[in-house]
Amino acid sequence: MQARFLAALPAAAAAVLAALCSGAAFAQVDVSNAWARGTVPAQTATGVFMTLHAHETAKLVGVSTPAAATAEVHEMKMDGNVMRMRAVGALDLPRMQDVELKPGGYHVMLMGLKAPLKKGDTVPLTLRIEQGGKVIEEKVDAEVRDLGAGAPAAGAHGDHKH
Ligand SMILES: [Cu+2]
Repeated sequence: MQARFLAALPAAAAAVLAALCSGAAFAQVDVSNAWARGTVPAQTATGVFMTLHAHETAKLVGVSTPAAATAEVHEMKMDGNVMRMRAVGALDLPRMQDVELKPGGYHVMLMGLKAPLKKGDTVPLTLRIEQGGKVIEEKVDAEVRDLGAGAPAAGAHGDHKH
C-alpha cells in the first residue's frame, strides 16, 4: 500500500504541473494595474497605462477601444531637454518580464475621445497581441483616475500635437 502511495505522488504532481502550464498558455499575457488618466471637457486625448507580463515572448501590436476614434502605443522619451512622443508599431514583451506602460514612458494614447473620462469610469480596451505567429485579442478594463494622476507626463501630453 505504502509503495503504491509513494509512486502515485510524482504522477499527481506532474498532472498539476501540466495543468498549470496549459493554463499559462491560455492566459497569454497578464495585464495588471490598467488605468486611464481622466480628462477635462475640451480635451480629446489622454494616456492609458498598465503592466504587461508575457509567459511566452510576445508583442503588443495594436489597441482599440470604443471610447476613442484612435488608440496607439506611444513611447515618450527625453531628447535633450525636450520630451518627445512617437508611435510604436510593436512593443516587445519579453518572456516572463514585466513591461510597464507608465507616465513618462510607454503608454496607450487615446485620440478623438467620444466623451470626457471621469474618475471612476471604465475604459474597455482590446489589446492585439502577437505570440507564436498568431495574433490574439485580449480584453482589458482600464479604471479612470484623476486628471493629475502620475503627474510627470501631464505637461508633455498637453504640449503634444498629433
Ligand atoms: Cu502619446
